[in-house]
Amino acid sequence: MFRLTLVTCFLFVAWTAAVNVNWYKNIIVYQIYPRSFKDSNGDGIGDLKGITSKLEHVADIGAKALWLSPIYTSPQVDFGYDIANFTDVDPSYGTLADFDQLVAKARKLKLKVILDFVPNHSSHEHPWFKKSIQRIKPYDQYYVWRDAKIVNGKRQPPNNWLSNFGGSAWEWNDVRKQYYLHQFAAGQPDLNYRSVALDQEMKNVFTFWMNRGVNGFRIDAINFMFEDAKFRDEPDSNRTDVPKDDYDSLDHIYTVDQNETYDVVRSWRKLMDEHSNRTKSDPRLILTEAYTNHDNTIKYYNAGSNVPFNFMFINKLSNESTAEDFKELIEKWVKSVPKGSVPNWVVGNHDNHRVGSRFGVQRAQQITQLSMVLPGVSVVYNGDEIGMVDRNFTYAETVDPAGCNAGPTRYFLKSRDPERTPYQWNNSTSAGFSTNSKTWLPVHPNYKTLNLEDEKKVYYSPYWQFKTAASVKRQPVIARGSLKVNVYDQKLLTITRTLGNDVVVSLFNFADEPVTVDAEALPLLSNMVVHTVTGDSESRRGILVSTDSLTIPKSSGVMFTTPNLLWSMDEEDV
Ligand SMILES: *[C@@H]1O[C@H](CO)[C@@H](O)[C@H](O)[C@H]1NC(C)=O
Ligand SMILES: *[C@@H]1O[C@H](CO)[C@@H](O)[C@H](O)[C@H]1NC(C)=O
Ligand SMILES: *[C@@H]1O[C@H](CO)[C@@H](O)[C@H](O)[C@H]1NC(C)=O
Ligand SMILES: *[C@@H]1O[C@H](CO)[C@@H](O)[C@H](O)[C@H]1NC(C)=O
Ligand SMILES: *[C@@H]1O[C@H](CO)[C@@H](O)[C@H](O)[C@H]1NC(C)=O
Ligand SMILES: *[C@@H]1O[C@H](CO)[C@@H](O)[C@H](O)[C@H]1NC(C)=O
Ligand SMILES: *[C@@H]1O[C@H](CO)[C@@H](O)[C@H](O)[C@H]1NC(C)=O
Ligand SMILES: *[C@@H]1O[C@H](CO)[C@@H](O)[C@H](O)[C@H]1NC(C)=O
Ligand SMILES: CC(=O)N[C@H]1CO[C@H](CO)[C@@H](O)[C@@H]1O
Ligand SMILES: [Ca+2]
Ligand SMILES: [Ca+2]
Repeated sequence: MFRLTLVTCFLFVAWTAAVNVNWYKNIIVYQIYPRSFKDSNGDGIGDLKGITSKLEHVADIGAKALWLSPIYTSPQVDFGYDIANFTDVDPSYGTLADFDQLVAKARKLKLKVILDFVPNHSSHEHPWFKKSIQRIKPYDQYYVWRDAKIVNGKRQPPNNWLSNFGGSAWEWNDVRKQYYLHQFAAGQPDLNYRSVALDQEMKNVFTFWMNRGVNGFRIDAINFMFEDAKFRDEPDSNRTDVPKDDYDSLDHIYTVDQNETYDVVRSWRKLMDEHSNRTKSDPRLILTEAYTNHDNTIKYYNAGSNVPFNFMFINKLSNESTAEDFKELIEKWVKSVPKGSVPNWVVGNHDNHRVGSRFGVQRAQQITQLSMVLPGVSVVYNGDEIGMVDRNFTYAETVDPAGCNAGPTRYFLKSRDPERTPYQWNNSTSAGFSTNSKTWLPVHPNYKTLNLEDEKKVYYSPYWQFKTAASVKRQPVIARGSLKVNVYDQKLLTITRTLGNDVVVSLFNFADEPVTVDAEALPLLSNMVVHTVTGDSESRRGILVSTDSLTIPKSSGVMFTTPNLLWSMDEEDV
């Protein structure tokens, strides 16, 4: 009996040492848009081998996980968000073997690999959809099919629901003689999670990738998974500024945020936890994307999402926001996070204008730095770390279906091409993204001066400001320290983090004029040093706090820390 207890204890220690249940709680997640990151074979399209060749960069800037936008087999109607096989790689990106190599190299660099998971729909070219059209069981129930409504002898869609890309959300199929639902493009039929067989099928997809070493999933557009079971018409949003067939002309009470969504997330959490337990591996990360209200977002935590994306920097705050606006929203979010979970801060992504374009180049650096000094997960989009900005597109150049469908007068309100241009590695052909001078989206013309290689040579470039700010992320003071958010003189946002003798104070000037600070009025200690600056600040890294004259230029920021944190190395377990 005694012997047995000893053995059990030993096993327990070995197990807990191997598994780090908190690995994701204070990290940078770096989103890679595979089509635009790095092209390895000169066809002008980014690919897996290209990504693998550049993983050192992801580790270099301090990220601990990379999230790949979809790499699956796809006719690319919506650039990979229309999937024809959930368990294979699109030939334009490579092969499963290339993916395995990517994972192996990521392991060596201590990077976790997160895949995009697109649950709402498949491509119309998916074999399931073809069988569904033929009414072959159980595939007949895999999609959302409805009979036509006959009005004055004419065939009409079953209800008034609209697609996110404009026009009816229903498409007639002449073989099955029914309409199918597509909340996005017509080539993206919605999957039916009320089918038990489909639900299981999607669970098998998770298992397939977990078995290949994937550490988590970013779940796309999760709040679109279910629609009203009674298929009721949606009410008018009463907006006069949008055409009648525009998605925004309806109030979406029956096609998003349905309660059953949370049950499905809960079942995925369980599936992944069982897998991690069985394989004695770190817990899988679930990140959920839902553009919805605050309460609906927070509910995803309780359903088992580790990172229900917090989009406040995208849809609530702008370059017009005041320090008080930031304080209010940050405090509200932090207070709402359930015990045991951590906040998260999304800086940018492939569906929204770049942070450098939304906030201006200077304030964009304030946003990335904020995401580093606040507790929890910082989610950054590839290129933001070097200050890339949107490229303006003509209608003829536009390839994003959201832009094309909006037509020549409104495309620029909807198109996501501007934020998806190729990564700017250096000043040579196609910014070093491809040896081909013609790339799937044109390179931003500013690449001659704005590129990673050049920024590495300039100490106060966006790259260095990002990298130094990122170096505090893994510190215990950021993970577990107390958090105080204050406003000074109505213009300055101050973030103070304290743990024992470690102190981090970040000052962000959100005004359009310099602010002179009485340093003694702030929680700055006389031995603190400048850690990182953003924008025009002339403070230099390593200099001591000056108690008499501290001026923060407009749209700039300064991070002060206790000296021990200045050159601090990365902490593995915080
Ligand atoms: C997906 O691709 C794999 C590998 O080519 C194949 O074995 C599998 O049957 C495909 N899945 C479906 C549903 O067609
Ligand atoms: C639109 O107007 C109708 C009629 O006045 C009203 O009943 C409805 O609540 C309005 N919808 C929204 C989203 O405000
Ligand atoms: C969804 O759930 C909430 C509480 O969990 C409930 O108040 C609400 O009525 C439900 N909505 C629907 C449409 O069932
Ligand atoms: C996984 O293991 C943990 C720790 O032993 C346990 O608390 C949890 O209930 C397990 N989860 C599942 C889904 O098996
Ligand atoms: C915010 O950005 C917009 C667009 O770049 C610009 O027109 C505006 O002047 C900026 N406002 C402030 C306060 O910087
Ligand atoms: C972008 O281009 C479109 C079409 O050429 C034009 O209407 C729009 O004003 C441009 N926007 C900017 C910010 O240059
Ligand atoms: C291109 O980059 C290289 C390496 O950084 C640099 O030596 C060269 O001057 C740059 N050329 C131009 C035209 O900027
Ligand atoms: C630019 O970067 C690419 C890799 O991204 C590299 O192959 C190429 O040699 C670089 N060009 C120069 C001139 O450094
Ligand atoms: C918010 C959103 O629309 N996200 C994705 C949802 O799915 C569509 C269609 O696949 C994508 O285009 C979006 O990026
Ligand atoms: Ca390629
Ligand atoms: Ca759906």
